[in-house]
Amino acid sequence: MAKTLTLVYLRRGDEILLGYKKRGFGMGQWNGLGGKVEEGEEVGESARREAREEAGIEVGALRKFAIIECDYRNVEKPGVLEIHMFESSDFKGEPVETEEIKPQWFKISEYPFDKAWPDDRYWFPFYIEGKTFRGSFLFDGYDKITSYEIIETLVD
Ligand code: 8OG
Repeated sequence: MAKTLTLVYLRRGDEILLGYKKRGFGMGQWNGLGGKVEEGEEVGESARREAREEAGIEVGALRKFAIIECDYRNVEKPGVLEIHMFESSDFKGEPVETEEIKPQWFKISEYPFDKAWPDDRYWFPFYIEGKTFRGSFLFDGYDKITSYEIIETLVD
């Protein structure tokens, strides 16, 4: 069974909030806020909890725009992660740096693809075009994608 995770992208006009991961999985890369969904936790609630824990932000309404599956092969612990992706412009507070994350607003046109998970450059254009979609990415190690598919569809 795939593990369920979240990512939430906060928006402020033509800017997007990313967090620089200071430790753990994905360390040294920029990503949305998020993490593992805990047992018994609703996915949206989990995304809000992660935004609070990682950057001290209270998030209100969320819009889910995608679910992606990342299948990691040739790594120490192979397996599939199912990541539910949300955006929100409804939040309170300024992001603060925590032990795990250094938050920063980026212009949409300056998304740091070269310092982010490699799938981002494939799915981000779909998001920017306002599409909702499902994606699947087959990894060889954590840095290389050997195949992928993105299908525009409703997600919930
Ligand atoms: O709890 P933790 O910070 O370890 O959760 C990992 C976060 O990183 C979670 O928000 C989901 C996200 N993430 C992965 N793998 C990938 C990936 O391949 N691409 C992207 N864009 N995000 C990922 O765990």
